[in-house]
Amino acid sequence: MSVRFPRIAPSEITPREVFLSRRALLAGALASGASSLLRAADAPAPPSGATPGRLQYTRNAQLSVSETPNKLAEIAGYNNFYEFGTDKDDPARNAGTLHTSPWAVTIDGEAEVKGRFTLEDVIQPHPLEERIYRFRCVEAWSMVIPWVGFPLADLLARFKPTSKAKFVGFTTLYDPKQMPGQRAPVLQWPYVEALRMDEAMHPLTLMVVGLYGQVLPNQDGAPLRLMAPWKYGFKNIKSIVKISFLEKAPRTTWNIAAPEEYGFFANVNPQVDHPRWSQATERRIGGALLSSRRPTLMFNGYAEQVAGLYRGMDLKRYF
Ligand SMILES: Nc1nc2c(c(=O)[nH]1)N[C@H]1C(S)=C(S)[C@@H](COP(=O)(O)O)O[C@H]1N2
Ligand SMILES: [Mo]
Repeated sequence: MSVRFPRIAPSEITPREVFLSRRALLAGALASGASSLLRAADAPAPPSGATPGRLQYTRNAQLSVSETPNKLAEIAGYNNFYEFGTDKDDPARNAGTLHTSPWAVTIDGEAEVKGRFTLEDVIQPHPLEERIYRFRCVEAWSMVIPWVGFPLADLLARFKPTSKAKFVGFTTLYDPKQMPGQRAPVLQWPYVEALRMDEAMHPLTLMVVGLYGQVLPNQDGAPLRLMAPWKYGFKNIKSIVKISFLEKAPRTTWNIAAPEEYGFFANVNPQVDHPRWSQATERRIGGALLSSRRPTLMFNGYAEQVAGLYRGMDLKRYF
């Protein structure tokens, strides 16, 4: 499948001042669906009756799987977010110390438009969609998750990457006061991840801001996280504060921690086992105990859309 470049007119690449006035306009237009996340600081409060944190979005059925989504309690109660502890129930208990507003995102590297932008500047030009995606952790468990977000490709295009930009790097917030897990040297902090440019521009690759129609719970990577659904969970970096356009592939957190176990690509592949366990099957979280084991699908079931990105590559070598 060829990678479609989004049709974004040059006028869409607006200078910061225009973003700011547009933000004020949008704050009014968002009306009852406005969330505190998307509302400018000076905007009127949502009318009473509106649920705080509720997002406005359209359903993208075409890019959604038809499997039944996991319950919110499962998705927000069984997490990997080592900045808040290494047990699956640590993030839900500890992520309350993360302050997601105000939030800034820095854009740097090989792009014409760079700088430090507010979260509102980053998100507001983009219509939000709900997409129900399969999610597969490298630890051989899986879920089905109704994310709310927008294509990463649309965001990247606004910053006009130069022809030198071959990779996109992402960095999580580093603040041990808010993220107590960063006081322990379990990983190299801050958490960093990256995609090849064609992976980043793929229409399935989502910038996620919500879950089940609501602003993301902190433990799931608020206020902004990545979701490339054909890759193992660890590629999908949470609480992003920096996006970098890069000439060369950077090192990535789990690859630094254990390079023989976690490659750069991290494509879900039932034929390439982790050195310490099989990837042939997975346990669906929340499923009935005996029936919850199922075969893992090539590229997590997205082979038809993404296999072309890796044509000719030895996936045992580039794992
Ligand atoms: N910053 C950061 N991002 C991260 C992680 C992390 O520890 N820190 N864990 C990764 C792993 S291993 C997985 S499986 C997913 C889990 O996302 P979820 O908790 O929303 O299901 O987040 C990924 N992104
Ligand atoms: Mo994971």
